[in-house]
Amino acid sequence: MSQGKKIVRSSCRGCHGVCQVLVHLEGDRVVKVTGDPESPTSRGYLCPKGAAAPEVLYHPDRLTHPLRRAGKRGENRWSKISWDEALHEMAEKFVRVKRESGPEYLAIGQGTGRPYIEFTLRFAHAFGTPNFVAPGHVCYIPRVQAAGMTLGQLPVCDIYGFGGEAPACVLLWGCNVTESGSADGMCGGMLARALRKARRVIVVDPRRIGPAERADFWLQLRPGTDGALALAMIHTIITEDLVDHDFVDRYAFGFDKLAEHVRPFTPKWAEPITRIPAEIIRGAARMYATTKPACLQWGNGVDMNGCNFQTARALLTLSAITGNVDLPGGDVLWVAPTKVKPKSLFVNRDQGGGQFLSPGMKARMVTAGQFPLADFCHPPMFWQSVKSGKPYRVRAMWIVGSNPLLTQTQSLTIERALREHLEFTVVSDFFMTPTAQLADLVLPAATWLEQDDVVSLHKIWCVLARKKVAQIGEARDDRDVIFDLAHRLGLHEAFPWKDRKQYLDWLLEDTGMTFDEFCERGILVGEMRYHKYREEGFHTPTGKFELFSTVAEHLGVAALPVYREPVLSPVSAPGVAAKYPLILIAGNKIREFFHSEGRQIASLRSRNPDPLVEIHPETAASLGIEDGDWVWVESPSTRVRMKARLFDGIAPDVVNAQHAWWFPEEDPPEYGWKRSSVNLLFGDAGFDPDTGTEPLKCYLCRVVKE
Ligand SMILES: Nc1nc2c(c(=O)[nH]1)N[C@H]1C(S)=C(S)[C@@H](COP(=O)(O)OP(=O)(O)OC[C@H]3O[C@@H](n4cnc5c(=O)[nH]c(N)nc54)[C@H](O)[C@@H]3O)O[C@H]1N2
Ligand SMILES: Nc1nc2c(c(=O)[nH]1)N[C@H]1C(S)=C(S)[C@@H](COP(=O)(O)OP(=O)(O)OC[C@H]3O[C@@H](n4cnc5c(=O)[nH]c(N)nc54)[C@H](O)[C@@H]3O)O[C@H]1N2
Ligand code: SF4
Ligand SMILES: [Mo]
Repeated sequence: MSQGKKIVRSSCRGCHGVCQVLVHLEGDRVVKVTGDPESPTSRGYLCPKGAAAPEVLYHPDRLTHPLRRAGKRGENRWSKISWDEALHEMAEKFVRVKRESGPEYLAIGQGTGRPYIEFTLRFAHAFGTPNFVAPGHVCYIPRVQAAGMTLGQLPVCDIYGFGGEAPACVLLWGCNVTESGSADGMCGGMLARALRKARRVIVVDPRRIGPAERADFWLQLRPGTDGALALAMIHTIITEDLVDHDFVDRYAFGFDKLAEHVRPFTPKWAEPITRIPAEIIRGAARMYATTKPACLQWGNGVDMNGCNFQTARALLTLSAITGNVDLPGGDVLWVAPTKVKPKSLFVNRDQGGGQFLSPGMKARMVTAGQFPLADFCHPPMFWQSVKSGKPYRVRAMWIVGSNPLLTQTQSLTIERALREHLEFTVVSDFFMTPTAQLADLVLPAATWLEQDDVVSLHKIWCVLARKKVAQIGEARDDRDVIFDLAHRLGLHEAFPWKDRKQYLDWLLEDTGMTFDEFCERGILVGEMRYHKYREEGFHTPTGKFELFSTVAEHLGVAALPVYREPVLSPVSAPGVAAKYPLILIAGNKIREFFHSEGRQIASLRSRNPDPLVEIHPETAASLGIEDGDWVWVESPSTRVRMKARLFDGIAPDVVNAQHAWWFPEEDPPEYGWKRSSVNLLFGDAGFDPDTGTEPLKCYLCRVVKE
């Protein structure tokens, strides 16, 4: 038997993925993953999740065979079945639901951006169901939509220096990737490098994150008031005439209206809302407007409040009026490698008309008409509809790579819906989870070390190669499973390739490389061009950067950015705040875990064994709480048990509680998930009226010692 050592170049997918890595093999066994120092996307960076990939791969609790429920739901009795039986059963059930009730009676669920996403929505479209349940409304999609309407494409922070310039100023707004590892195609290691090189750094975060310690300005705003801060910065830049008139006059639409609109939003107006002194707001606005090029690196801090689309529009406005759009070192519109075919979520690229669902499909969605910008099913209302049967009750669901009991709100409603109301649920996962425990069929999914892939998801100008180096049990790539099922259902038009191997070759065919040759190369980079709007304009109805959004106006959404107070805050709900005086941030991303993942991985869990809540030392002292004490975090809905971690980088009336905790070492079917999952604290109101987002980063609670 050969025990030869070998190194295979690949790209990690322990999170959204961006880091290129070296996979070290001894014989067939993966023994180590290290960062690839030659990678242009990550330059050798590797976070603990990437390093733990072999531990995930070989973990004894991995699902290795399709399982069919043998007892009652949640009894944890399963029988192993073959893939053929599993797919046969799915095809049979899905066809029956479609025939008897209609395609919308099947819902497709997924989690965050993972390899499967290129086929989950495509499958839903092809099957004909608009009921697609995903976390996009709290994550990223509001920014994508705001950018799509405002300038046609999501801009990204130009940290790679293809244009010969690095950002001189980085505006880091509600984003913590230097600590968590990476998000949305931005590598934390690369961002840390850009922050070190930048002359100026401005951090907007209620917590003193790493980069805040060295920042020129750390704006410790009250959670959920980002929109007010951004409006006051726009006000300052316009009234002090720090505007890039050339850009605004020639390439922007609606500047006069904007100037008129922001007149009342003075720094003095914003001061009591945000708790940032007016003079500091002015100072930060001046620094941002006068240090060129500047880029905006933003994150979930912008998304998880009741005003996210509007706040995202205000931040894009800041970039435009200071002339930082699509210039080297600024906020750029990426150029993908032209020869690799783009992956499409749609059966036909034009089908969506720029939206995720066509208007006809949208109208049939079970949560249709609730929010003007909700392109997917609104998850909390979706689960309510399964429980209530109104306006109709979806009958079957396939959840691919998501753990909604932990990562969504309305957890108890979800539990009931899965246990009592759905007729047939399939869950695809690496491990058994509290959600999978309530399924009828559980399918074992392949991790990134078990996948061949042409990786082109996130918004950077390259595609990466990923090479399959292992096979655990009968685990399969989700996309192979979708392929197989789609073919059984006769959905050949949407899945015209024989199999995924043929699909990968098709993606690459214009490059002249086979998949294996591409793997040797590892990366293909697009040819970056800047200032594209000078020739092409922006892809908006006016062809300009729409400071005033004609699309938003058409949809009945405020066309110039507005600020809305969080629904449950000391300002909007003083009565509730009298009993629940602390502002709750329901978690930032944890370095060792990916949402609910990783709790069974010893090397990761040992670094963060318990669910933590950050609390200011003075507040803790006033409550008789010491570092490491167990406490209850309580909201008007319920309470969860967490361990106090004293942190003076958070305001005395703000706490930050880690999300998505369960305990794989405890007994199934619950694995203790009802004890410490912070999402149990959320009620069923307070949604953003445009996008339906839940206020995950600005709620109210109190903390008491256990
Ligand atoms: N309170 C609070 N709630 C939040 C957040 C927060 O910050 N605070 N963040 C929100 C955000 S931004 C998001 S995107 C969502 C994320 O929500 P989810 O995506 O549901 O989160 P995960 O816990 O990562 O669930 C993924 C499950 O899929 C499995 N899995 C991982 N990769 C694959 C794969 O490739 N295939 C398959 N079949 N299974 C896989 C994992 O083992 C895990 O059980 O959570 C949201 N919920
Ligand atoms: N290790 C690890 N990496 C991940 C993930 C993970 O679970 N673990 N999840 C991935 C996913 S799906 C996503 S979406 C990304 C998200 O990555 P990020 O965008 O970095 O998201 P968070 O860490 O949730 O929050 C970012 C920052 O927002 C701050 N914040 C909280 N409330 C507010 C507020 O009201 N305003 C402002 N301005 N800031 C606020 C928090 O203190 C935190 O520092 O990370 C991805 N990467
Ligand atoms: S940041 Fe993400 S892609 Fe990079 S090593 Fe960590 S898990 Fe892998
Ligand atoms: Mo996310």
